Amino acid sequence: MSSSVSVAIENGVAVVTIDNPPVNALSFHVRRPLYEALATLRDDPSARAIVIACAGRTFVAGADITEFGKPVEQPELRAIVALLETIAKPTVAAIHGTALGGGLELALGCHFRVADQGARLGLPEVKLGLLPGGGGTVRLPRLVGAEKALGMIVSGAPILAGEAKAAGLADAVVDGDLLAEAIRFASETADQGGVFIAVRDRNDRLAETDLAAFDAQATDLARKSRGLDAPLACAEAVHNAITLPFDEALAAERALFVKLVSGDQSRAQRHLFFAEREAAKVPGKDLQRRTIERVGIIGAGTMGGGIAMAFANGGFPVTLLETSAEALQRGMAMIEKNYAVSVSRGSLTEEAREQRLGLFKGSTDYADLADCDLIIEAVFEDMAVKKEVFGKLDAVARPGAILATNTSYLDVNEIATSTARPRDVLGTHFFSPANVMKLLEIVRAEKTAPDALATVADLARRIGKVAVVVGVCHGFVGNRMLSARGAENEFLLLEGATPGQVDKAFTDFGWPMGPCQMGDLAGLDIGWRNRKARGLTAVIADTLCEEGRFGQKTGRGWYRYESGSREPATDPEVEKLIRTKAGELGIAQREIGADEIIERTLYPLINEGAKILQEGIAARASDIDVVWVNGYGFPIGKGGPMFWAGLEGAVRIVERLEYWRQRTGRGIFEPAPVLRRFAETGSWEAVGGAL
Ligand code: 3H9
Repeated sequence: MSSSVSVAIENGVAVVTIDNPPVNALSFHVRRPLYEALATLRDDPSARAIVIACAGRTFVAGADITEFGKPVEQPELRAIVALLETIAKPTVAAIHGTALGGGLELALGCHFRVADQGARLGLPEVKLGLLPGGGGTVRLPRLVGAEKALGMIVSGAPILAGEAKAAGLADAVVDGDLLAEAIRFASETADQGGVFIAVRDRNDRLAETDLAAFDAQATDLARKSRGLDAPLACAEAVHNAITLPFDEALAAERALFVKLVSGDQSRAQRHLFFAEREAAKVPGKDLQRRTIERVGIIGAGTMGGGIAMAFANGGFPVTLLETSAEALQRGMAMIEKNYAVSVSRGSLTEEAREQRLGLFKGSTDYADLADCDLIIEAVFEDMAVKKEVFGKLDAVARPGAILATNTSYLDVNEIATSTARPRDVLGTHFFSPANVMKLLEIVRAEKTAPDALATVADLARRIGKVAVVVGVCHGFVGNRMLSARGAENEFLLLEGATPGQVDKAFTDFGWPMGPCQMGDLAGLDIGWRNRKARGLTAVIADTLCEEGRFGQKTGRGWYRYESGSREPATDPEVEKLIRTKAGELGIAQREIGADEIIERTLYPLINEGAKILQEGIAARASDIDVVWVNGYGFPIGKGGPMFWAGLEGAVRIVERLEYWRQRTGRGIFEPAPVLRRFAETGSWEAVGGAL
């Protein structure tokens, strides 16, 4: 007995309860008493059956992730599962909340699984750059079949109890008192008697596998793995489960797990797991939150509509405001179309679509925002326009309502001055499409009240966003660093790289697309307008825009697009334009390698991140990683720019920045003091701002 594991025997059924808040992870201090309790009960004649249950909000949600990378303390999870499989009396896992990773593997060591109807069961290790290392890849296929198991393990997505029952993973689903039902199930099963077969010895489902179909599915998944090792290892392990004897497949799974857990990709993904949770913590845990029941959105364009959908998807009634009935109708039509697409793809039920659309109330009158608790403006990105909107809001919003601007660049402090209540003003920078993208930068202005900030941070979680609090500066964390990443783009092209070469260097690095492809997707006119407003020029990009080449929407940008296609094709006209401009500027062209492209784009990106830390625009280096992975597609296997800087070597980054500084004379390469200190100490230091 320990405080983490207790045993009670009732009417011959032993209930082993794990109690390790918050998520009952299988930490060492759980594993040892659990092992001891099971070893004792195995030989205890007063126990006819054993139920494993958990206290608190969930069944075991996995191995203790904080223990990875440290020496393994015995007994390991595998030993516990192996012990379970030597028990002749019926063993039952009583699952509520989530049975994830090592938690599900523990349950797979039992003869039976009884699940609460709201429970979710899955093997999400792949999201941590791992594969299930406690026998999950060899036991799950024995219950649900190899193809279903492959899908679950490679996606990491859990399934609901009902689906688990249909698939053969759960033996019973309970609507009511889970523990009482699990005990009854165990007792009746013991009464029936007979031989209870361990999952390891159930081979019928595996024998049905169509290996060719399985391999085709695995190949398809491998294609989508984008340079990540874990999905491939998952597929290999399930393949082993089909083709090798149980113990050999188990040993092979272990070898793959050991390799992955010590690799950079898993370290990076574990870093991101904790970074996202850290970023969600804003000071004032005990502050009274403001009540948010209705949300107002001003502007039903692409951003406003997407933001409105994000809130409706989270169950919030939304008042959507536009300047005219026509604009409102256009906006609502777009929202309806987006939901219809989701229904046609099968990701939304017809009922859910209707329920969500029922949450919308359209209006063209600011007075209708009076009953909103949070109002977000998503109007044209122009200071005068934003200030006018906030002036109007000040007149109609109820006292205590939070007033937010969805600006991507503008000074939120200045916007706040157009109200008499700057404490209620902050920025919510959503990313397009706002109903899909997970990142939300919450901009804390000088006078933003802590409870307003904490309320919005909580709210972000409720609508499924990953939120990061940032300070006020041009472009906040993400877009400011994006400008630094793009600063050398034109020079690289003028000096001889092609758009295709630049983009390939990025996709080879693991980005979903390179900067030229991204520009074409977003619309080159956006940057052009921005540059003009700031008195800046970009010799090639400006010329493209002057020629009406705005990217995908005009069929031509950095690339050519056949009508209706999103596939970029090299455009000799663009390459000629670049050569001509280089000639006019007297720049000699040369071969530019991928390494140079990465150095001249990603090192300044990191350098800008260091400046952001120094200025207190972000509170932690890991917050910057969360922004870049969730908002800009930085490869998760590299952990975000600030984590990757450690992998790449900060000393090298400083040296190369200095080299490029000397060679080009450009300030973008001047290493920031915080970066220099990182190179010396190996840890990022922040001055502590944003929060
Ligand atoms: C594994 O099992 C490997 C095995 O196959 C092989 C082993 C040999 N460990 O997310 P929340 C902390 S790999 C340690 O905010 P929610 C978390 O950091 C594991 N800590 O709650 C946070 O701490 P804090 C496979 C963990 O209700 C607190 O718990 N399993 C772990 O929104 C609350 O977390 C997974 O990958 C852990 N395993 O969501 C599941 N899990 O408060 C990972 C959580 O100090 N976990 N913490 O910031 C989850 O997906 C979610 O936490 C869960 C709850 C859905 C369970």
